[in-house]
Amino acid sequence: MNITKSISLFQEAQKLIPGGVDSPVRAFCAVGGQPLFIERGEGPYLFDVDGNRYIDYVLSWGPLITGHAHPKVIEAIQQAACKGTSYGAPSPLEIELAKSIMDFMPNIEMIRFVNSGTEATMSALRLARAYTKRDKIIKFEGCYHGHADMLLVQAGSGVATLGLPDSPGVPADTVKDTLVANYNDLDSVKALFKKYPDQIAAVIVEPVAGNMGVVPPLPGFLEGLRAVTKREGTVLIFDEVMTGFRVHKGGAQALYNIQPDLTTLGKVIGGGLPVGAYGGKREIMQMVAPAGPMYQAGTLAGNPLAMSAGIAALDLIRDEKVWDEMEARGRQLDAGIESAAKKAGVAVTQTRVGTMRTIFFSETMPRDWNTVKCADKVRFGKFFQKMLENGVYLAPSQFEAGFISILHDEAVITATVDAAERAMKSL
Ligand code: KE4
Repeated sequence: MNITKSISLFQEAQKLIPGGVDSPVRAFCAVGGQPLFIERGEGPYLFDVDGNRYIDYVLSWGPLITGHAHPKVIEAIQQAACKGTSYGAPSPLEIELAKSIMDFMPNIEMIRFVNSGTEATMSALRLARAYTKRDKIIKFEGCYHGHADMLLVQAGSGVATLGLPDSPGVPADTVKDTLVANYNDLDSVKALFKKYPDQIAAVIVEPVAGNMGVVPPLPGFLEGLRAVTKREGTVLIFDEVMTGFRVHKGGAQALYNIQPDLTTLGKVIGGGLPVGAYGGKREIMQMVAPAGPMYQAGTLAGNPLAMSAGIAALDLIRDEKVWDEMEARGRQLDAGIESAAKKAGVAVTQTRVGTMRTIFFSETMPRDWNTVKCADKVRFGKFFQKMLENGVYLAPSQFEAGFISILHDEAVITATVDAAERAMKSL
């Protein structure tokens, strides 16, 4: 595979940008080799600067459920751009996207748009603290909620991928109120409530963990979180930045029929442009300035380009038939990977919820960080590189989720399975 242009671009980029990338997990640190520089995306495909084509299962880490450069999304952005790129004032488009999101997630009564998932979770936690007048928060080991200081504690995604002991530059005082529980372990949550009665403002959880690889909630886990937070007067925040419009048309809250107090969103709702959002119970959201005293702001929040892209993207995934088709494609890929691994005698455990999935090189069904961290990362790296050679672009880390789009049709999945059979054999 000729990647000479990517090699020279990476050398140049590393002189200008730390690690040559604008987000650490893109750097291929966990899988070896070097990042490919991308020329363009089209439907389910990425094309690198050397002209190599890949079936893309990263899809910008989740946002592109409509695939790359979907004509309807591009048209919406073009039309919006002709009217200007940012007004710094309200526009009807923010109302339209808010209503569209609420159609999918009726539990969200009010919403505020921001520019990233990090801003969404950071703001939701400030709001929970303002609403409860409490300081402590609970997160789960292996879950990642963006890079706000208070959340860079035993985080997943790039922090886990790079094996970082959290991050320097985060003052101990900033994380003294961040408590960490074990995912899928209600007792570890109850123990923290027992230790810190009436002090916990929020529990923030990835309702399906995606940042330690995809780890589904065990039966009763989310229900238990809802019960204990209700009893304790603590705000339950579903961080659906990744799971929203991915694990189910209505997100994890629809799939598991649980109503969190607040939901954070990102990725899909921007159609590939920078958008995040937080929303939920009107009584809580009314505390957000200027309606209430809790301050949060953003120059480009709700900008017309991003709103237009999000509106167009959500319109394309409104029809149930689209979800039935993606479920069928997911099953096709499950079966294909399973048979490829069996034929090659390679131990893998697959997890999938809706359109997000992970192939763990392990025989243990993942349930928390302790189980996933034992997966064979070296073998994952070899598989990743072989799949790349075979024209399939997976997430470059065992601790990440893979995604499909509405354009990953039967033929694309068949080609992926064929590539996996060859890759598994080479392991
Ligand atoms: P952003 O600030 O990256 O838009 O969103 C942060 C975030 C919040 N919550 C969840 C559940 C998330 O998965 C994320 C971001 N996800 C990672 C991928 N695991 C983004 C990829 C990256 O960091 O480059």
